[in-house]
Amino acid sequence: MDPTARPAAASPQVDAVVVGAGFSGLYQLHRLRELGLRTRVFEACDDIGGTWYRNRYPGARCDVESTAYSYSFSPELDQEWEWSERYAAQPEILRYLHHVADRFGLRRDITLNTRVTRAVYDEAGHVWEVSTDTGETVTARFVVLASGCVSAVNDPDIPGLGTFAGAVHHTADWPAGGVDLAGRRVGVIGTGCSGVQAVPVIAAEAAELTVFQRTPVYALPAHNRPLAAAEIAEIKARYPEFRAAQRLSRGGTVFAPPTKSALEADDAERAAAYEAAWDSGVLSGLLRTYTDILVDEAANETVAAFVRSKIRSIVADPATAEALSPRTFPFATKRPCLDTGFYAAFNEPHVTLVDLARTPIEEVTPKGVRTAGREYLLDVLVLATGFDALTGSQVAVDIVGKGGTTLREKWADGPRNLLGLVSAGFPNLFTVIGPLSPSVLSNAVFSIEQHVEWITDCIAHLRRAGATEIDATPRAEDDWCAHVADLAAGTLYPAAASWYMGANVPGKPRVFLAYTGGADRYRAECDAVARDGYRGFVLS
Ligand code: NA7
Repeated sequence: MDPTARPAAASPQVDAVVVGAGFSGLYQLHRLRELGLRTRVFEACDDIGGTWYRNRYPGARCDVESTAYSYSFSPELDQEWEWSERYAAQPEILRYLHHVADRFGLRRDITLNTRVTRAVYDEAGHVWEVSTDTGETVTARFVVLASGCVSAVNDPDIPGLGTFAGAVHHTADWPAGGVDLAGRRVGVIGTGCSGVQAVPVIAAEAAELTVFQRTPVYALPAHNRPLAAAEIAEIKARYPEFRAAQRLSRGGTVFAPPTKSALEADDAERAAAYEAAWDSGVLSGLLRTYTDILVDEAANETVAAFVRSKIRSIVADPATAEALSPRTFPFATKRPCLDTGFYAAFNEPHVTLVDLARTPIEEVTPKGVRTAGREYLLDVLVLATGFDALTGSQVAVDIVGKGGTTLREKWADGPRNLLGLVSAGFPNLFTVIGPLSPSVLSNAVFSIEQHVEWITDCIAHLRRAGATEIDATPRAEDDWCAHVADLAAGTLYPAAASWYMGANVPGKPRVFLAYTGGADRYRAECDAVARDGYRGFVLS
């Protein structure tokens, strides 16, 4: 026997553990199974669906067209599933995920009601020991964190919140049976995309609605509508061609890229372009009008001013319109919202906007919310306060890598990894659409597929090569982190105190959390790394 040979890697109980059974986890399970891997998926909720299971708030709806926000891996699935609306609502997306789970026989490897709490790497055996809150422990060669980029809930630290006598519901943890809001006095804290979607739907039901807004957003009309049979037939006929174009696209939706600066166009040309984008009902429509909306302040301000003029044209009361008008950050440096009736809701006599920039919340009382101005009496309080995005779901698990270092410790000053996929010192642990990848700046399902396929190919490569471990090198990781930061610094994104920057969670380090170079460039880089024998990684 060769005395210098390493001891053989240990035999784990399963080949892979996948954390989470949403869009990412379901597809990852499917692909690993195709590879012949014994895989277990753990899901904390009592059903599959991830983000689309938990975000059941009134009005929850996708802001990417459903025909694009869906799996592309199965042409048969594309043909057999029928979306009823341009932008599917949460129940329909959840039905789709159930259909996928049934069609591909995924459920038998998914354990529900089980949260992964800890994962410890065995350096000698090249296996992860994964523990759950049900007391189960399983060893696995690979772990895939498919736990979502907007899944760890941001519970606001508002004094007195626990004293409120009525019901409190977070939009991302909405009761499965719904909440009866008819005839109730409802308060909504938060006007991000969730609040913006919920407000008009709650307004239609509640006796009184008070919206507590800390920062106004740019909300664009969805122009949502049912899909007609002829339109569905046409989409299906060109699905293969669309999916091929989507794979090469910048963000998972297909469009002709702009060619001109906003500042080269005259006022009339710009106005016409912005009106057309507004009427298109596409989230990124305004961004696609000119080349420099996200990199040049003056160009950006032309769009921002256009949206403010739209708000003034919809909201009857000038003071309310002004309070709803974003002025403190450039357009799209916080995620714009796609809405149906948000601004118009403030024309209803029973809907009140409270501008927290003028009168901040002082406390929640047993009866309602007291601001610096007055006390608002409420029966139900809705927290639309968002997420500890991108990193929250990963550091929620106690992950212990090489040398006993925890991921939480390593990421204390911000996430560090290579290609958004593997963090050095945490071998065989992959992340799907986590930080430092295009993730939230792209169509999530499209990026999920790209990540899952890369991870699956990587695992297949390791097995072919007889390797039992892959880790990122610290040097390659440093280069990637610097590259992502440089790209972001060349845009206007860092100008906003957004959840993209980690700014919405007190104490979270301010680091731009996504790759801004485009999903096409990112995919090319991931593919090149693999082609070069996993450049920047060490295989052993
Ligand atoms: P967001 O976009 O993070 O929005 C959260 C909102 O809640 C936003 O208006 C916040 O104001 C507000 N907020 C947060 N904490 C507080 C406190 N303590 N007091 C008052 N207001 C507060 O989350 P969403 O769920 O709407 O959307 C997240 C993404 O999920 C969405 O973009 C889609 O991609 C899916 P702030 O702006 O921080 O001043």
